Amino acid sequence: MDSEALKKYSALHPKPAGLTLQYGTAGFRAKAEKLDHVMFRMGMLAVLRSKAVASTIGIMVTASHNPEEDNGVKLVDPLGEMLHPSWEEYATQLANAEEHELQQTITEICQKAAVNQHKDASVFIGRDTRPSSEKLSQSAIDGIFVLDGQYHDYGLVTTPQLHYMVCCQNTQGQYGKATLEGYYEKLSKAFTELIKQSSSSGESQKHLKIDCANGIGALKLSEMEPYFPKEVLIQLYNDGTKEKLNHLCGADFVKVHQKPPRGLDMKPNERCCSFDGDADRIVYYYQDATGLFHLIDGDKIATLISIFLKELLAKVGQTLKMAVVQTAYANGSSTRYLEETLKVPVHCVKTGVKHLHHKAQEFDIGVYFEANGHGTVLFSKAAETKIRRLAKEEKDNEKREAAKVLENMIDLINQTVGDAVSDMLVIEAILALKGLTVQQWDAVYTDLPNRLLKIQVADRRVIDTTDAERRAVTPPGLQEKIDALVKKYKLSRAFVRPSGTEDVVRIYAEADTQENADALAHEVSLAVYHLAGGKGAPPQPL
Ligand code: NG1
Ligand code: ZN
Repeated sequence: MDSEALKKYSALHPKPAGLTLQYGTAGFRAKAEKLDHVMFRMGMLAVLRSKAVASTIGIMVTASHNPEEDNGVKLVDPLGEMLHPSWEEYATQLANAEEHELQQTITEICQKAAVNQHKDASVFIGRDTRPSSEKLSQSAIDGIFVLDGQYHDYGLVTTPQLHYMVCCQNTQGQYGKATLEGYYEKLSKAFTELIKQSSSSGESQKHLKIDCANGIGALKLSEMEPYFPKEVLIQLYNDGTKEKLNHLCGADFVKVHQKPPRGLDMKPNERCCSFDGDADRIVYYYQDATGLFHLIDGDKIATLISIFLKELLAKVGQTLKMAVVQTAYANGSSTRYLEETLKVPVHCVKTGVKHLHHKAQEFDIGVYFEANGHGTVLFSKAAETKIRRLAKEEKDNEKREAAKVLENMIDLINQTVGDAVSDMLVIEAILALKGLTVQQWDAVYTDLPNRLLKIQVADRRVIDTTDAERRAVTPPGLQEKIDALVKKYKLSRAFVRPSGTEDVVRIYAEADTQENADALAHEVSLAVYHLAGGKGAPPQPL
């Protein structure tokens, strides 16, 4: 390490005095103007991580569904997974070190993580469409440069595309080509193969309206359109040419507010979907003839995919072990349907993609989705090998055809991370193959009415949770209070947890009616306000 160069460059990316940030479930997130030093340092950390694991590491500059003024950064590990937890701690240390401690901190990380500084390093970097992203990614590149790392700048990409590139690179092309063309070709080929076998559906079923949250999804879908078979009729809305990123639109807005995004003209019974700002989440929805809005969230997506995969496995005659992984935010009706009707085991883990991904790796086929629409399907190596062999060698026609469908599903799904583009194509293929309308999909089960709220407290760390965040251990008395409130309503459930991406406590409640879900959520938020040091005026009823 050239300490003069380090001094010179870090002076160009000074840390604002007194600022401390933490590498949370989605990396670092803050107002963009606070992040220059973090980016520079994450460039350096990516180099160290690359040297430690002798693989290419990714850096994605995005704050996903957060407001346009925010930004963020996360590191991507060799197989496209989230950064290893032990390194999250190093990320936090490096981001918060004072200028004069930088060199020492780097040396300490190298010692603790057994980094051989003489090894080569390679980093892939990508960014979303935020106005601040280009400059911030340049700061990360400065960090890569100062520690002598090699880098490839993919420029504007979706978060899942960057994860995909990293995985392709580190598996020597086994997962695909580490280029955008490679990504488009792989997905569109699998999709085309899949829908060839669909005989169903009238013209109207082929249309899909997509709200791109005024983000990167619009750009990348336009790029991908020439690769799509001509049967695909998509219309893009909120493409970022007129309005602000994520403003009154996008998957998070639609999920949280349970209403359509601005800027999408929705006719009755039309199938629509929303991406989030970096295109790693997707939710579907439609408005019925009476004007009622129907949200089809990540739980219903997981259910549709599970139904489809289970049928295929039965056809292929395979007993591969399939499971669904959810978080506490999963609607109670979805869990019940999956366990009791579909008879698929369901596991609940802590919020945060890394927890879901990790759990899903335990099965031959692990379907994981957050209710907010982030999710994917993981196939174990053994399952994949078996399916590919059956698709090629199985003598029984019906079994072989079913195995081919499974094989194309494997290629269409981005197994590195939730991917709105890939998930959308998976869903569109399943609907076409099964001849299902969006209404029929929605009717698989009825969601329990629910409400998600957030409140600010003096220090959200006073809330500690257990049992996959479904029960609060501290502050004293809070869980007892929640238990008593839940008892007042039918089919009810509620929990609270500190957010990992915002300075808030999140409150979730579901019950037999929307009024009851709203009332329960409000009462629980009052309990949090009183027992966990709420800021400002007490929360008002909805
Ligand atoms: P936090 O802020 O920790 O609730 C949110 C989402 C997570 C996950 C992360 C990362 C909800 C309730 N929470 O986390 O599921 O997606 O953002 O983006 O949707
Ligand atoms: Zn996102």
